[in-house]
Amino acid sequence: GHKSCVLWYTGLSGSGKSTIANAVDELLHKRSVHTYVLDGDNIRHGLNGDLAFSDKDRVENIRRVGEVAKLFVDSGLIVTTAFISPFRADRKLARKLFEQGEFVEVFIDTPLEVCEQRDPKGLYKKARAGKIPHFTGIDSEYEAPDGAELIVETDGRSVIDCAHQVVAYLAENGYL
Ligand code: GGZ
Repeated sequence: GHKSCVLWYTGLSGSGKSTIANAVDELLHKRSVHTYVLDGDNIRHGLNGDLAFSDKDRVENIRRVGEVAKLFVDSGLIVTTAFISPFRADRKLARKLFEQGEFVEVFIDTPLEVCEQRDPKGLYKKARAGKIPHFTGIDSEYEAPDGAELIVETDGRSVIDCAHQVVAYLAENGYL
């Protein structure tokens, strides 16, 4: 068995949230753990299709993600959320929805310079050119966590190495 929780990933665009989250998910599946991943693909296109990237819309995005994650945790899964979730106050509100130990904040700590260097979708380039307003790290704030359960530094490390760090945390803290 396992103890259900939410792995709440936070970090810049291009930091590696989704990639690492999916690698962790695969490792958990191999251990027969039931999981679900909430990310932009299944949330921002559907439930949150009415929201864009103003501060107000991001706040609402994260509020709804928190509520949905809570439903999944109540159903007994280990839930992953992979959103920038740039504002500390909103992550704090999400945390408050959960019982002690159910909310595991995972800071994917990749410096802006590295994210911008990676630029997998060319979004930083567009943002620098003024073609994407309010881009996180460029002209919209990212507030790094101060009390994250886990800090994953990705620069110079492999995805699988980072994923093992997350799984090790879960094993050492009684989730697995
Ligand atoms: C940041 C943006 C923006 C702006 C579109 N700012 O690298 P990606 O493409 O795949 O991840 C980013 C994603 C961020 O959505 P989230 O729901 O995670 O953001 S938040 O938690 O702040 O609500 C990026 C793309 O959407 N994207 N415009 N202006 N990222």
